[in-house]
Amino acid sequence: MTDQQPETSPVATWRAPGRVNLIGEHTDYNDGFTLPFAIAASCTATVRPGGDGLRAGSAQVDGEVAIPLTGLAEAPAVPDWARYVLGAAWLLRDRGVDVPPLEVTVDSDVPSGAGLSSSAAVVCSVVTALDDALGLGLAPDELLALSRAVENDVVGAPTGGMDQLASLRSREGHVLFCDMRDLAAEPVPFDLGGAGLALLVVDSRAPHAHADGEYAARRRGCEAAAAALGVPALRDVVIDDLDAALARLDGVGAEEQRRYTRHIVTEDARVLQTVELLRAGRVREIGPLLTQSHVSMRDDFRITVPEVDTAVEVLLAGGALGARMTGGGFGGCVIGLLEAEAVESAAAQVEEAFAEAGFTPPVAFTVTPGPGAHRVDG
Ligand code: GAF
Repeated sequence: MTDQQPETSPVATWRAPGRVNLIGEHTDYNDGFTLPFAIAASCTATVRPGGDGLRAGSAQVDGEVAIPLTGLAEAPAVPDWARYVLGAAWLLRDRGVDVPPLEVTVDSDVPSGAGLSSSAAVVCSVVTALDDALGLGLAPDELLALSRAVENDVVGAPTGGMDQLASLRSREGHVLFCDMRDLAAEPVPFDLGGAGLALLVVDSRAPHAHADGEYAARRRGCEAAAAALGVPALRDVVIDDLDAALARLDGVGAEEQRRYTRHIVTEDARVLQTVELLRAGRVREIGPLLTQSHVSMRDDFRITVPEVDTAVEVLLAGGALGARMTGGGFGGCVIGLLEAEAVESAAAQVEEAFAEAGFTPPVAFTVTPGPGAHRVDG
């Protein structure tokens, strides 16, 4: 995408969603499998060429950020929210695209810090709106690469790419079966209503203490385990070889490398099993896999906190078919697969348990799979 001369069109507005990950956590940066879907909560970005320099505005933040029309290296210190909003324009300029002066404004209702990909919603709405407004005609893999680069290179968060893939490519009524090695994304039907089921999201509202550092530490630990095993990534350890791999790490890797390996290898296998069940229309049977995923995140990967463990326990005790934390962890949201008619009582039970434990009151809502990024007309 170098040396392109964009044709400037007046204004473009695009909407990109947040996501729930049904299963497959922290597998993305291990070249593994994930199964996210877009939710209704989303970010709308409007790109207006004109003015001088690059300007960012957000309906959720007071004040505008304005910087000269320069590359990343010359950019003055700007807050993270504006890096998410202006990062794609910076990167395009760095790559030789003649980005004109422009203003980008965003408005999002994806709760931030809840593990629902609020940042990917911002970035993907901006990238698709920029592509449209500047007439760049970027291919799907270029849109994805640019969105990932904003988070990894401009903001500096070492995330694995699932969130941007989900936000760009999700399809209504489907989960997105993502192979994060070759970035293939296949929509798989996910008909909750047809099965008489609902997916309840409980936002634990637990403070995200040390989430960034812990996330990066998990990534480093997984990469160290793969190196110790002599494979490119933990995805290359198949489930039938797990015991042998753990034995090889015994006495070599730190104890945590064995736990991380067990989580990633079993989680990849659970994603594949979940996909098989969904392809066969056996939605009700995925519950135990969701719960096993939670146990693995709690005991092996150790990324849960008391609030999310409590929500999972209460949902399961109340009859949920399965429940797990979703997203990067250290707080955030839990999902519960429930009989449709059990949603209200389940939410009330979690609220009661949180009050008894002295936790911040949770926020509960149901979700269904929505569309990925799309243009907003008018
Ligand atoms: C966060 C990251 F951004 C994703 O890349 C992924 O690793 C996820 O945590 C955990 O599955 O959302």
